[in-house]
Amino acid sequence: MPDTVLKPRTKTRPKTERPKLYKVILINDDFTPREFVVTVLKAEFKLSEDQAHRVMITAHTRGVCVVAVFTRDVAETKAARATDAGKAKGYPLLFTTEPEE
Ligand code: NFA
Repeated sequence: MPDTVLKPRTKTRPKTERPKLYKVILINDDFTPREFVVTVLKAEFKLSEDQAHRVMITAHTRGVCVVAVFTRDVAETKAARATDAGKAKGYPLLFTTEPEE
């Protein structure tokens, strides 16, 4: 075929961009009982007993521990609910969020 016209083959870029992810961070304090921290981690973040215990101990010894990453809305809602669970019992338990790099 002398006059073959080639279709331009441009690489397609996926149109949907990945949403930025946010870390939920557990902050250590001197008052919240360890078992209560584990209970909250299991209930709000669906961690197993083992995972929850490891996260609690890491925050206890290092000061902070990343619990999990979520989209911004989910991270903020879960951090607030988990913090409120401590507040309801009179504990200063604190979960914060921060964007991933
Ligand atoms: N440091 C708390 C205690 O010794 C336990 C704790 C761990 C609190 C992680 C908050 C976060 N009872």
